[in-house]
Amino acid sequence: QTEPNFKDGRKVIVHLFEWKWTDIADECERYLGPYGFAGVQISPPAEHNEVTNPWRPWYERYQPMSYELTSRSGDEAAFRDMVERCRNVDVLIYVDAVINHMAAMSYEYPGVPYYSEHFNVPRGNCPSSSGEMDYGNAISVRNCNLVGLNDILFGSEVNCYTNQKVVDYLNKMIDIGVAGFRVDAAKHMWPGDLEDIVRELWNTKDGSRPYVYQEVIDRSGTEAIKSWDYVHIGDVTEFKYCDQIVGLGHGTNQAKWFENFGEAWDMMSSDHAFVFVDNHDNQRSHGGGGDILTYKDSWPYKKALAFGMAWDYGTFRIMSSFFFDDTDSSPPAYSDGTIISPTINSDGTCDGGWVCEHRWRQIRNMACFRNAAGWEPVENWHDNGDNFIAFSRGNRAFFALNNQAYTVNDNLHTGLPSGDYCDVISGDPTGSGCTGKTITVDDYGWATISIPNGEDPMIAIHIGAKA
Ligand code: ARE
Ligand code: CA
Repeated sequence: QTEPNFKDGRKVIVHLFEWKWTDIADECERYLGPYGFAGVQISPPAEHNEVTNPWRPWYERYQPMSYELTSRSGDEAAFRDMVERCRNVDVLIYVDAVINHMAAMSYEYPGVPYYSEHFNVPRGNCPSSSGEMDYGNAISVRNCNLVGLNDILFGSEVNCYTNQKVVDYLNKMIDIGVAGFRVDAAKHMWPGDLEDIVRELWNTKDGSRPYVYQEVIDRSGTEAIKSWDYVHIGDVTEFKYCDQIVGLGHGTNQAKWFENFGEAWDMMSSDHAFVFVDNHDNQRSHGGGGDILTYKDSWPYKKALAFGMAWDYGTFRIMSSFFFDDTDSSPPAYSDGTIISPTINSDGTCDGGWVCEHRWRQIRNMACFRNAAGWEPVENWHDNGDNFIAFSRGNRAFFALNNQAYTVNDNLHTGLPSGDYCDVISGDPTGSGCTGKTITVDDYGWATISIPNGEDPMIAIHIGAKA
């Protein structure tokens, strides 16, 4: 199901990685709703293993013990309250669904229940005796244990018993009001099994099909599994996007080449692509890692995110992280393992160990820009043959980025109606003015702009932010 069914023109999902349900509910009401965010991807909500060595790493959430809605983020009552309160302010909840496997232990999960007959390895369905996964072999990828996690057998061999357990789990959450699912490790499930599961899902509370976006890492071209094996089921993560947008952030690839950023770069069609600059794995070298932009490179990171949200490609997700040095570290927590809530500073930024990229002015305002751009195509492309680019989204929004090592001054056709606009990179509209630069568009749609190099070498204006 490739339609996210966002409310009233909202466009951007934020991944509140490892946040507690009560904190997400508060964030929906005090921030995400008012600023026009479309949805939240939450961490896996099911009962999970508690890992103590290393101490309570974030990744314990990817080791399910049952489908009870009790996790480190909160219990079922808190989950229900969050879904309801976020929905009330038009912010939809998308659940990270870990359904390919269970935790790595004995093959007994009484809470479901699952027993050894429900798993591929004990049934002899994994071709390698060592249990090692061979990414060149589709059977191995689908039937062996991903990093030792017990791989569930679906389908007729188990009379669809496991399918039904997963369908019940997902439908329970749809009944509570969730809008869709990130399918974790979708690459490790047979597309036919996933299709059978998705077909059985109920409509959401809004009467639409749940939005499904599948985690399939297809970067190299040498592996057996391809993204397009899954596009008929729902959207698919496009990891090539993370790899390529680094070139824009760091300026290691000339900006002018981004004129056709998307399908022409061997990425999926925009309709099926689910995109992000970094995710919870690759920001910390998990999931194959790579040369990825994160909050740690804040200047290039903001450029990549701003361009990504201005550009008309894919469904867009923002990563919202906790600070980390160690790739396996716990989210901010007390000594008993309980997660510490973010505190909000008077300037709107976060504390308590949380980065809150979604609260950075440039990032939050570009989410509004994407809403304002609507379904308008990219028009008025301009580049200087090198590292300065500008384009509009129809007659609703206009964006310019300077990757030259000097100030660029230019007079450009913005496509916008005449008026004074607030540059949402350097400031915020105040209702009667702008705390940043004001850009004047003349009667013919032209504006004179000046963009120094350095931090935030961008201008972004749209019809929702007049000065
Ligand atoms: C942890 C420990 C392991 C231990 C295991 C079981 O780190 O050492 O064996 O527990 O006890 C996350 C972490 C894992 C963690 C796991 C369970 O990243 O480190 O294991 O949780 O706690 C492949 C998959 C892709 C997957 C990545 C991580 O294709 O689906 O590996 N990503 C998702 C999530 C992860 C999560 C899981 C799946 C598991 O986003 O957060 O793991 O639920 C190439 C291939 C990719 C491959 C990549 C890495 O790029 O193309 O397909 O990704 O290499 O191998
Ligand atoms: Ca599998």
